[in-house]
Amino acid sequence: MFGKLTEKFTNLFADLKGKKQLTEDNIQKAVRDVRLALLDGDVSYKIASQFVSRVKEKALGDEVLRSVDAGDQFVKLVHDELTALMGSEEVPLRLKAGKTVIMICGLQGSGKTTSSAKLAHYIQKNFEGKKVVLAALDLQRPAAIDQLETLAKQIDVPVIAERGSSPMLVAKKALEADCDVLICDTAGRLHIDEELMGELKAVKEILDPQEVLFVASATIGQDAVKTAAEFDEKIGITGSILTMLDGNARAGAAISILEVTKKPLKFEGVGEKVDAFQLFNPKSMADRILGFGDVINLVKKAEANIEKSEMEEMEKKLKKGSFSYEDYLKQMKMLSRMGSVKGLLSMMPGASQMGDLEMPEKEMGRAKAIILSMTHKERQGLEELIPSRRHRLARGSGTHIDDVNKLVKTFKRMGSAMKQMKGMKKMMKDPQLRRMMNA
Ligand SMILES: Nc1nc2c(ncn2[C@@H]2O[C@H](COP(=O)(O)OP(=O)(O)OP(=O)(O)O)[C@@H](O)[C@H]2O)c(=O)[nH]1
Ligand SMILES: [Mg+2]
Repeated sequence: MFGKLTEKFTNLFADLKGKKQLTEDNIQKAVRDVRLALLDGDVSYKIASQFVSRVKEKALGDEVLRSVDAGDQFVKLVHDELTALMGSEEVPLRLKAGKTVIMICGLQGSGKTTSSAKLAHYIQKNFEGKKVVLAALDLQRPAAIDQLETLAKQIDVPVIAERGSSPMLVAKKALEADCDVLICDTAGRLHIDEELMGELKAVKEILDPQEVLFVASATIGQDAVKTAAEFDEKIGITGSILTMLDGNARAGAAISILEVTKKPLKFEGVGEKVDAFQLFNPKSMADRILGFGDVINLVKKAEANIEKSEMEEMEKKLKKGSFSYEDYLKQMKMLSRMGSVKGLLSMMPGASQMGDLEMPEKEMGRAKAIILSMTHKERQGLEELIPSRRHRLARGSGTHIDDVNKLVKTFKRMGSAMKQMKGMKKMMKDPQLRRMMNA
């Protein structure tokens, strides 16, 4: 997920492995490496420096247990500091007894409209019986209302909208809606655009919302943090939502947004689908940044969605080493039930070391078509996919030979990823890892 940053941390921790004690000498390089890794993840110089001085102080201080492996302790210190910087605990959403009004704001294209719908869906799932209504206060972009309506339809939530009106008028109308929670999507804007910021302020005054959530895209790192601070100063925010964590994310925003705005990071968006959304969990984010893989989230999700028998059957196959294209097809279907494949794979422990395992929706569709074009023997892996066969598969599935080659390559990598998944249960029992995760 965080690519290079995670890789740097992984290498750094490997370097420390086996060191018995933390000394001024051996942590010198480690501390420097942490600072560089943070800067590389687009964390500001100031925050990175404060971070490493706290780690260093603790590493050399009395809190360190002399009997425990020094490398492990250093990892734990970095993990703890990261977790603390991001807020330590999840911040659950609280709904008022009467009507809760939530206003969503942020830069253009940061994911506001998608997050509005995701949040509506989250409330449907987690607050049974609460009626949610969405309001389209983005009248800047002609297609904005359609986009919100399309998303709302998927989750069966009504939308208050009025073409050709003003955000203020729609806000007033939306307040009259019969519901428990009103979520208002607004137009994207730049903080330097005084007029639009003024309008947003006016909308906020009308809505008098309990929550003003700033939506930040994780792809822009530190810039997202600066903008959050500016929105907070001008409009006043109560928290933020970090989006695009499934893509080419930088850790900068996650790590510093709380420190800079003093407002908690409440939710995270991990894909384009409406259910690719969850409470922001500082501990699990620290895991992901450091490359432990988001074991906790993955396990929770997997448990909820995979029927046990399917899992056992798959495990048996893996043990026998007979994972076939047929199984791969099944696996893809399971994974799409569990949410985005990209999101899931990036959560696996060590995924950062396995290279690019991402598989966007479209590509998955092509992969399924190719497997469906295979003969029975090919699907079972009983026949080598030689070039002439690959060309036939491309023709048969209406795809390109490159797609077939890519599928074969991914299939092989998938095999090793699945082995990791199998090892997960064992890992959860690993006392050292548990200590790190529970501490
Ligand atoms: N991969 C990924 N894509 C996302 C996520 N959130 C939003 N998107 C996509 O990002 C694009 C922009 O999202 P929108 O929700 O339209 O963003 P917006 O802030 O409302 O944009 P404007 O209204 O134009 O300012 C869309 O294609 C979304 O599907 C996310 O968490 N992950
Ligand atoms: Mg929008």
